[in-house]
Amino acid sequence: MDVKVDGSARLFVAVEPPEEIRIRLEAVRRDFIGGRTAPPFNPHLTLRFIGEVPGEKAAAVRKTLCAVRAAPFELRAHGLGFFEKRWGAVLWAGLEPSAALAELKRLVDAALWSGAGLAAERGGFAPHITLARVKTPVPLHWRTLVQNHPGVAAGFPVTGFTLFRSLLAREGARHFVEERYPLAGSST
Ligand code: 3AM
Repeated sequence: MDVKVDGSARLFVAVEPPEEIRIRLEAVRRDFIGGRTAPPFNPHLTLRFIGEVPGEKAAAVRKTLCAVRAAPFELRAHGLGFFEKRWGAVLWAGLEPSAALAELKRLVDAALWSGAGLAAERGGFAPHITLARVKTPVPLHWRTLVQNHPGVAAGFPVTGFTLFRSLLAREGARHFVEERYPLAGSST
């Protein structure tokens, strides 16, 4: 239904936090945006935004990501903050620095280059889990709340990563799982 006739797709690679952390993230998000109708929440930690690629390239991406070999590791959510953008603002939950996460991103980038000819984007990697987006400047209550909110201070295991397809819609992008890739030694 949402797959384009020519097979092209807008793709990104991300880590999905486990259910328990997703629930906590959802609660924090509600503290900021209230109970008003919000776009579906799909908390994820983007490792690599790929963008729109034609069908053959999407197939190469799917295949080459199978070659990524890394062991499961622990991450810890820590802190809240926002990015100020030209079009509005993004509220995020941060992660404690992790060499294993940086290495997983490096391996994903390397696989996408060697197996699909996709060069890594320039610029640094700022690991975060987006909680909400607004199309206005940072709301004043966000500034106050960010200072005082405990956020999600919890560790969680990373046992795999996911290739997502993103479908742009008026109410916000919708994400669909294309494929999940377990890390070596994990059973997911
Ligand atoms: O949800 P997060 O913040 O992890 O911001 C987009 C989103 O990040 C980012 O990719 C994730 C899935 O859409 N993204 C979208 N367009 C992008 C672009 N042109 C982009 N990242 C880099 N360049």
